[in-house]
Formats: sequence, C-alpha cells, structure tokens
Amino acid sequence: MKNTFINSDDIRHDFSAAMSEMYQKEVPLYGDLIDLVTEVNTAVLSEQPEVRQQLEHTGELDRLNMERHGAIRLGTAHELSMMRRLFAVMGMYPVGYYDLAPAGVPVHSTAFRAIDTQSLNNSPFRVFTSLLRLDLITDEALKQEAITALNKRNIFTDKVINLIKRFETQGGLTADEAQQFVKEALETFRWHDKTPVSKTLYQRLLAQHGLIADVVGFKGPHINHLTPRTLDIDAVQAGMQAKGIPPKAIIEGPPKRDCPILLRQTSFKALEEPVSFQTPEGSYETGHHTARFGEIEQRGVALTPKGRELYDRLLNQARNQLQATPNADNATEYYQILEKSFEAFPDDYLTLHNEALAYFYYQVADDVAASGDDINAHTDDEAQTNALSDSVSKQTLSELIEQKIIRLEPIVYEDFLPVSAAGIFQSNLHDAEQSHYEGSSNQQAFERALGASVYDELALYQTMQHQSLKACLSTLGSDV
Ligand code: OOG
Ligand code: NI
Repeated sequence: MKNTFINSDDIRHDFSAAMSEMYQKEVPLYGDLIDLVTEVNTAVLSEQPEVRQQLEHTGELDRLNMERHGAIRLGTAHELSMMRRLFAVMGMYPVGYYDLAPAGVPVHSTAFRAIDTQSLNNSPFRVFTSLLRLDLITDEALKQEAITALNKRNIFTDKVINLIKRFETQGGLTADEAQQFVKEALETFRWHDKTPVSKTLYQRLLAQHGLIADVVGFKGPHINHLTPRTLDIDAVQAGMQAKGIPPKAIIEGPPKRDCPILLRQTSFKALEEPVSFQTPEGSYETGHHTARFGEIEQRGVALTPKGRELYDRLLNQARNQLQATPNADNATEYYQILEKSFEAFPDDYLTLHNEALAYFYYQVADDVAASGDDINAHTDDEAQTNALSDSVSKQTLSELIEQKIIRLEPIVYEDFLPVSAAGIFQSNLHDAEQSHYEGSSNQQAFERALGASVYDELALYQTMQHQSLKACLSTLGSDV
C-alpha cells in the first residue's frame, strides 16, 4: 500500500526542524543569530516589495524561514556511503563535487539536497558533507593511528540502519517509522563531549591539521554549523557586531550587488568547548576543542558555465591584486578591490539573461495569464510543447520578454562555492599557518567512496530553466 508512506520532503522538513532545535540548545548563540536574521528578513520584505514579489513568483517566500544548511565531516568511505543512504530517505541526493585541498583543507565534499523545484520549495534543507582525505597526511604512523581510530567507531545507531534498509526495501516509511527515523538519525549529528581518543593523540592530530582532530578525535560527525538564509547579509553582519555575536572578518563570495549572484556567506567564530579525553586507564582528562559555529548566507541567481567562469576570473583577479588572504586587517581594501573587479559583471537580470550568464524561470506574466482571450488554448500535448520549446527562436523569446508577455525570474543558486567554503573552514580552525596540499582533485575516488556519482548542478539548473520554458510556451499555445 504505497500511499501509506510519508513523503520524503516531509521527513526532511521534520528532520531539519529537529536539528535546528537540537543545535539551538547546544549552541545558544545560533538561536540569537536566527532572531537577528528573522528581524532583517522581515524588514527587507516590508521595505522592498519587489523582493517579496520575486520570492512569491519563484515559490521561495514560504521556504524562507525554514531555510538552512548544515555541514558535517566524515572519516571513511563506509561512513560516506551509509550517509548517502540515510539522506536518500529524506529525498536528499549528492549534488556537485568540491575539492578543498588546493585551498589548504584536506577534504573533498558534496552537498546533499533535494533536486527539483517543488521539493526544494517544500524544504530546502541541505548538508555540505566532507570526506577527510587521509591520503594527504604525510606522517605515515599518524595516518595508521587515525585509520585505526576511525575503524573502531560506529556513527550510526542500529535502529537507523534498520530503518534505512526498510526504506530501501519497502520504498518508503510509514508515519511511525518516519518519526523514529528522525529521532535516530539525529543521534549521528549530536555533540559528544567525551572523546574516544587520548589527549596525546588528539594533540598530534591537531598539530597535523585542526580538521583531522575534529574528525578522528570524536565519536561522531557532530553538526558543525547551521545556516539560515538572509535577504541582506550586510545588515546581518553589522547587526552581529552590535549584538555581541563575533563575526568572521569578511563576507565570502561576490560583492554586494543590485542583482545578487551565487552565494555570499559569513559566520560567527567557533566556540571553545570543554571536552574530556579518554586515558589509557579508562578515566578522563579535560581539555577543549573549537569546531562549532553559526553561519549566514544570502543566495542569488545561479550562473551558467559562462557566468561561473566570469565569476571565478573576477574573484581570482581581486584576490591576486590583494596579494594576501582577505582578513580583518585588509577587509576594507579587499571589498574595494572586489567591487571594482566585479564592475565587469552585468548587474541587471535582463542582461544576465541575454548574455546567457545566469539561469532563469520563464513565466507567463500575470496579466497575460489572467486574460485568457488573448492567447490560444493551453496545450497539454507533450510532443507539441517539446517541439515548440525547441523551435522558439532566441529572437522570438526576446520579443516575448520585451513585450512583457513572458517574465524572467532568477533561479536561486542552491549549491556552494569552494573558495568561500575554504574561507569558512579556515576561519573556524584557528590555523596560524596556511596548509598546502599537492595532488590532484579526485572526484572518481570520492564517488567510489560515496558509492554513486554526484549530480551535475549545472545540468539541474538547465533542466529547471528548460522545463519552465516548456510550461510557459504550453500556456501561451501556438501563438508563438
Ligand atoms: C564546511 C564549510 C563549508 C559552506 O557553507 O560553504 C560550508 C565545514 O566547515 O565543514 O559549510
Ligand atoms: Ni556552511
């Protein structure tokens, strides 16, 4: 009886709410950050009706207050592949491959998230998931100890594994099972202040890289931050200072613009938390660990490969010109250089569309849709619509946009940025010196560990854009 199963979107929604509640208890400053973001978003929505309208048109308005992402770091291929199966229960699939090694962080990552517009609007919750690259540890003895420690731990409860298997064989979970699943899955992300390793081993791992200690030194992959979405990150950054929430020195990503692109992010500094290390006698000795923080993000339109290339070029140009990693001391200079560099990136949606720099939804304008007389009958004929959307010329499309028959709405970027992610990692690791890792990016090894290929995020945006065009043309019928 298929219809007795709970929709994966609902499980994801419940899990995301449970995770947020747990994290606010564990890291109370995160609760303060949510309050600040809510305040800022409410102000933007009332002061900028065009932003509200855009979010209404794209179906994002309702998801705004549930918007968040989190991040975890895993130690082994087995952990990663089981995590993939766990996220699949919640309709979350691996999208994109991020190699952080060139930026001095010994991990590679993907983001688990929903992949179609409706599911994303039902619950946009996503988890940036990194796998430690033990192959980059040069100290052979330490590497072996790390492997031994990781092989001893089991980060999933027996119950959650049983529920994952049940989901896979039944094709879904009942209401009771889904509720159990949320409770059991949450255990994997919980903070544990008692570590399974000795203080000496922890300190040797820390000396190698803060991130290695954070993964290998603990019982499980504690969620290390959650991130609400704001409509004005500059206002939140300023507000954080005023509220005594210590912000990271700079906002990562593109500069402030009229038409936001991709993703801008900032965070508050990780807490120093007491932990107890296991001694060989089975007792504990005290110490501390810094890993958990809060983050905010502002999302903008997704870029095409051409747009992304321009973004990467302008960002690199700005960073090269600064001749240093952006930090508290050079923040003002960095923003000036960044803004200057991004003058070369068009800042109105029509140009972004016409130059194929960004992805858009095509929608029939409200007044056209309302006056059914002006247009021919809606067609449900799939073949006919396909033929129509393939044959509609660029020129016709431009004319329809110009005549305000079709309107453009930005497709929001749902993914992450490797340079920004590295900045977020680094600001919370307190690494005095930059690490450097040689060795090439290794998507194949990552996918082998994952037990699946990752989705290509650009193909997903392309499909969303194409489907919206098809739907739009189908509404307009053979007029076009
Ligand atoms: C992940 C950092 C990356 C983001 O939003 O770019 C990230 C981590 O610290 O584990 O979450
Ligand atoms: Ni993040």
